[in-house]
Amino acid sequence: MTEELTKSQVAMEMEDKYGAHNYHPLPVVLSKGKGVYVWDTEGKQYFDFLSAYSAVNQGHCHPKIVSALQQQAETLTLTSRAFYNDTLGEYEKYMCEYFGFEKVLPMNTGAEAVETAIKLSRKWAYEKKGIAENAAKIIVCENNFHGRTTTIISFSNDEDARKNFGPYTEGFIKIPYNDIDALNEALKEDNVAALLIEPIQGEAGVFVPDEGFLTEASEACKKANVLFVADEVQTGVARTGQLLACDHENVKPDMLILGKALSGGAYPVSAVLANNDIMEVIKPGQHGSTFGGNPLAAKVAVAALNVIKDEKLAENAQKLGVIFRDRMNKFITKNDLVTTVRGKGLLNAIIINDSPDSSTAWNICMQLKENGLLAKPTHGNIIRFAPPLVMNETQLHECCDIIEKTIEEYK
Ligand code: IF1
Repeated sequence: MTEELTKSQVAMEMEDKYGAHNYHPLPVVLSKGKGVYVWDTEGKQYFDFLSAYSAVNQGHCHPKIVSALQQQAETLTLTSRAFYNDTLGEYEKYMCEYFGFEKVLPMNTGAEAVETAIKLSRKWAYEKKGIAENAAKIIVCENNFHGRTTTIISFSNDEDARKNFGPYTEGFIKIPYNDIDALNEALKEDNVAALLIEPIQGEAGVFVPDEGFLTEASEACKKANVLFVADEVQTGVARTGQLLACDHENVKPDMLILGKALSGGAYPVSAVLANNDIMEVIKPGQHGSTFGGNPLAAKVAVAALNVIKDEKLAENAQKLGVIFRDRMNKFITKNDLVTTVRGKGLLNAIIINDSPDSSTAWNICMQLKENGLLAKPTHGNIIRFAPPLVMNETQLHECCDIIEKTIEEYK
């Protein structure tokens, strides 16, 4: 008699049979989310310590975001940009005032916004800086993650993300991250249009650059008449303890890329913000997208950003991040399985004392799951910890108890 399959097993088998195998998820099947918690199909509750890669900063199914989605969904979801509608202008004004730019170009996914920023940088270089057409170069950093389109993976050095997707897009100069000398050297090259950079490298393993690096980099770009383009898709919207990671150094990028928590995880919303001298290079018919800036996205994003401000989530991330790293730093003095904890606000990672190709980080995450906390390794031996920013101090200490217990018991 074959054993009755659980709902989770049925769900995993269906994905395996009918879905492309482009992910290797932790074996947990989620069916409900609320605030800092998610539940699997068997009703087990977990702390979500990944927040859908920092898209659910406002917590799962935030009532104000869900109600904005519901109301607009019953009113007008999509007009395309062939016509005006009564939500886009308000949304664009709200975004420009909220982040301090003169213009916004609304898109849907983070990668689309990064591609938009690349196109804007190149067009600005040809039409404003006077670089010869098709000669523009964009400086990027090693171990970057900016999305998965063919152009974006063309300048990735992650073989999994890049291999066998050629031919690749040209026009990128790679430098080591957090290396101002390398940047200054690259800025001496001809035809440089922009520097595209993550203020903290998330996927690479939460690499926080040296204090002052962003300031030096933006000043070097300004001197060289090169655009400083900040990809804050993962670090933005309060995740690192300020509204933007660039705000820790009061660095104002020439171009700001947002995504993920711009919608609180309720709907794909992304955007590129810049001032008129850059944004005016785009004329009607030169860029767009069917869903870009649709009424549903507009209303959801306004609600999601209101929650960030009303609930002071950047301040909370800053406060809880200090508590988290203090606890972890104390813990790792007594445990040699974890060598380092690093991050800003509630974007943190621990480094496991084992080789990057060991399965130790994965096995620890499997044990964390058993103990009621969901997290996933980034590369090899690094586990990223990024809970929703609505977490309170008591819940954070409960999570630290789970993490410490799991690592202590790990054999
Ligand atoms: C996956 C990583 C995180 C991003 C930054 C642009 C994008 C991302 C800094 C593109 C997206 C996501 C993509 C998702 C997993 C996740 C991820 F592991 F891939 F690298 F968060 F670190 N800029 N990151 O982090 O935004 O097009 O996805 O909306 O592809 O597996 P997107």
